[in-house]
Amino acid sequence: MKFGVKYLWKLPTYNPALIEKLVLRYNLSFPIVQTLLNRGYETEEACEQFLFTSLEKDVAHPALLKDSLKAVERIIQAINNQEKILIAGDYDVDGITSSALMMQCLLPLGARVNFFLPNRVKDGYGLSIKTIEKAATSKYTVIITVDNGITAFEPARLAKKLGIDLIITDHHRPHDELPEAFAVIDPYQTGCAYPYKKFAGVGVGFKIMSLLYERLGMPLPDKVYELLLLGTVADVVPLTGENRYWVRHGLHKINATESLALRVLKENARVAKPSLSSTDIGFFIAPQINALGRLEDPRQGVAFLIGTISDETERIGKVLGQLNEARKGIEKKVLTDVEQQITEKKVDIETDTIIIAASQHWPSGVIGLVASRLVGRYCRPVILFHITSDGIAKGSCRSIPEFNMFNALHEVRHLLLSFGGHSVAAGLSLKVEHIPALKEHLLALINKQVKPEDLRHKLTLDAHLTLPETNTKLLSDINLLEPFGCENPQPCFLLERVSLVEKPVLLKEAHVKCTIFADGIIKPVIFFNRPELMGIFENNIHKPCAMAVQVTENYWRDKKNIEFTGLDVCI
Ligand SMILES: [Mn+2]
Repeated sequence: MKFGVKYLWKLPTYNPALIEKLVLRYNLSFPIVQTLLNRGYETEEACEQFLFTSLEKDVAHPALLKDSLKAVERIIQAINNQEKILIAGDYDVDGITSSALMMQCLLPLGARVNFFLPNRVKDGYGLSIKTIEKAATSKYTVIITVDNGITAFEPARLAKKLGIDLIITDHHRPHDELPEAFAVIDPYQTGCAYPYKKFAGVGVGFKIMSLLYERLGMPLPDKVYELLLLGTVADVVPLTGENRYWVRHGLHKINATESLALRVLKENARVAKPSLSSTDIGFFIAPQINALGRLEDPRQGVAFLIGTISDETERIGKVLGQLNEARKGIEKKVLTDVEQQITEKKVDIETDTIIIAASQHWPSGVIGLVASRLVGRYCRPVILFHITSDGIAKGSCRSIPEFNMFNALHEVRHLLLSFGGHSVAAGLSLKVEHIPALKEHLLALINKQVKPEDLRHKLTLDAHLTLPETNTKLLSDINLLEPFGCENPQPCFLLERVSLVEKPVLLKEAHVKCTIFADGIIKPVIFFNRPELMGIFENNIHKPCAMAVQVTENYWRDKKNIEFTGLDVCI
């Protein structure tokens, strides 16, 4: 442990004998082997399993998913009988890509298929009674949910009553009971034999379509790998195991042949790099698709993603770019509002181990994003509510890894109208007057389960690094650990005894750029959004310090440079 300016540093452990053995075995740089060991890949087999993904090792057969064969047989029957099939998706990137994937797979088979995505404000999350009623009136006989449905108890009952076969495909945690549907495919349900669980909604839909195409003896349309990639990265599911395989595969495909949609989104975000990484998708591409569902109707997103008409794709693409800019502005406004409440002590961060705030003016589409930012800033669970005109509070929660929000909401379910999600991100609704009771109950749970150090920002350092080791070989070895994301972050290295050679520079009043020196080498480091470091550096010039950094490639006028992105300093 080391105390950095912002984080508590968890230092890497060091096993020279084992590192040396693996360095020789794989011809990898020292820091990269140390990273692998620190992440639990401690044997040759484990390293190999992680570094070299393969279809045989990483991908299991879709028939292992409980109910998948039953669902696929029913879909084939519907196609053969020309029954109407409705895909019921969701308004985020996972829900949009899942719906697009289903359309992309079912249309070429001659299915009479259409899709419905709820409007976040008008319809709310998930399959509703209204959707089932409308589907029945329009003579749909099969409904397939994607990325939702595992808690659609009432709609499932109604579908059954109206003679509609409901096939639920979802990746959210089931409650104690399952909805009474024709088929339920969710790797987390009890009795599901599928070895890998951590798919996004689009991953579950993809497996069902793989099984369908296998039954029909046909190869899947190429486009599905792009959709699977986008949904998986955007939904922030772990990029390990089978997800890691498909994200690698998808990146390879999109970087070999760029689709119309991705070209437009890249232009919007001014991404100048020749190929996209998972991080680029998470930061620059997915937020544009998400902006649609946050602020407007998500339905255009499906047409955009699978579109083949250049003018139309460009038109929607422009809208996406503009909406995303608008989203950034609104997000900033909500964040400022909450910060104001904190300054005015309406939310007391000295005493409260959870931040709960509500307003009629905050759009439900952006409160989840702001909640994430607040967790990043204050390191404790956060719930933000949008209050509707009829006195209902609709909330988004984000939590720290040490506090399982889904379980907590389950414990206070007597206060709630609805809830669902995962341990670190969940949604809920309740009557406004119940917010104080909710807060009291959650505070009691948090104070019981969470230790004071859980409320401190932590940074796990993967390996020691020296400036002479920071070369192109290291960079190419780092790439072997790609794609980065949830549960496989970009490596964070420990630089020891480096000193600043000159005064740091503050860029755009937020980012700190400095030049460091050690072992006869000079390198630039940039700390994003850490203006408070200016004073600390200015008072400690020439004094050796430790830095936690990531190694990045920087493209400037078509030239590639190796740089450091600083995460924290310890003086
Ligand atoms: Mn999802």
